[in-house]
Amino acid sequence: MPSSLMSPTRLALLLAGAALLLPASPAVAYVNDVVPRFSTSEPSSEGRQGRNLFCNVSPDPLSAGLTLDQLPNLAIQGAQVFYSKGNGAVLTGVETDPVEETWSLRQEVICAETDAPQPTVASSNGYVKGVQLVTAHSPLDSSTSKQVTATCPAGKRVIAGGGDVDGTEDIALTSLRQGGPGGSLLGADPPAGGATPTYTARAREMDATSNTWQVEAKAICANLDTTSAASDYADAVNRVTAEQAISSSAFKQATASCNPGQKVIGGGAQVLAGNQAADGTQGVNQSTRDVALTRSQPKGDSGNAQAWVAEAQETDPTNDVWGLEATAICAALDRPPLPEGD
Ligand SMILES: [Ca+2]
Ligand SMILES: [Ca+2]
Ligand SMILES: [Ca+2]
Ligand SMILES: [Ca+2]
Repeated sequence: MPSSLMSPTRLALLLAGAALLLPASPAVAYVNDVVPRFSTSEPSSEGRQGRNLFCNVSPDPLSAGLTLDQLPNLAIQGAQVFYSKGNGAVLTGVETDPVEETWSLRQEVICAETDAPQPTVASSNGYVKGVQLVTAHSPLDSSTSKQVTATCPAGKRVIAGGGDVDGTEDIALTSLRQGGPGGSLLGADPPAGGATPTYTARAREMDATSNTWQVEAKAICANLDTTSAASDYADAVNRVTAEQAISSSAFKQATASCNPGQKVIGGGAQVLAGNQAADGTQGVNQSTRDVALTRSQPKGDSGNAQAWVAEAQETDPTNDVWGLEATAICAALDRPPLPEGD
């Protein structure tokens, strides 16, 4: 029936009925104040070293990063965001074969406020908007160690990032970090202020191989520095975690996918413990040393990603059992600021 033939009362009743079927509007919760935090651990020769790094002023982690000293047989086992017992990141490195030297972790977590009020255009400086995924690849060869840097377009900076190794079982990730090549991977390299426009992934042959391989870096970039009237703000953040069950398969992949309509603005991954401590808890400190992360990154090549994907593998064959967890931090990326004057 054409609406022109419908009485105003009938139309109002139909609209009221339709409104009851609509889901409640999500609370306004924009993303603001992206703040990276860094810390470096005391050197040790423990075979497995794990640290937590907490967010503080900006309370919610978007991305977890970790750089290990450049020694053979050190690999990343966990670079995962968490939201319990304080928000932050768990960052873990492991000796895939015994290492005599002491070594340390440079830990990184990129934090943000994820329940900020809707900005006006004039107050939108600092809000996450214009989110965009950038990918970079290293050469495909058999170098022992290599790194690659993904660079955001002019005017955008990194809010999260990750990496992937494309190669055989002898390769593992050794650094996932914001910042460019050059400078020390440990210590003084962190930027003095906010997020950088670059994200770097590094990988290494754990055992020497003549196979060719490649490392990839992905940066999730956003406009954090200017005001904008565009309707491309991040809002309605939620988190999705996917887990691969404990077993001794040589390779595992876990993919955490955002709900329909949402896109990835962050994430992380970690190898899960395979055996239990005496008190029955299943802490990561009981995990095998023969497993390393080979992938923790947004899934996709350009535009925006809808999932965070993790991969891990046994660097040497082992009967130890282990699991794998990926977390995606998701948001709507189509929200407007309030127009001027409101
Ligand atoms: Ca050692
Ligand atoms: Ca080689
Ligand atoms: Ca080995
Ligand atoms: Ca196995």
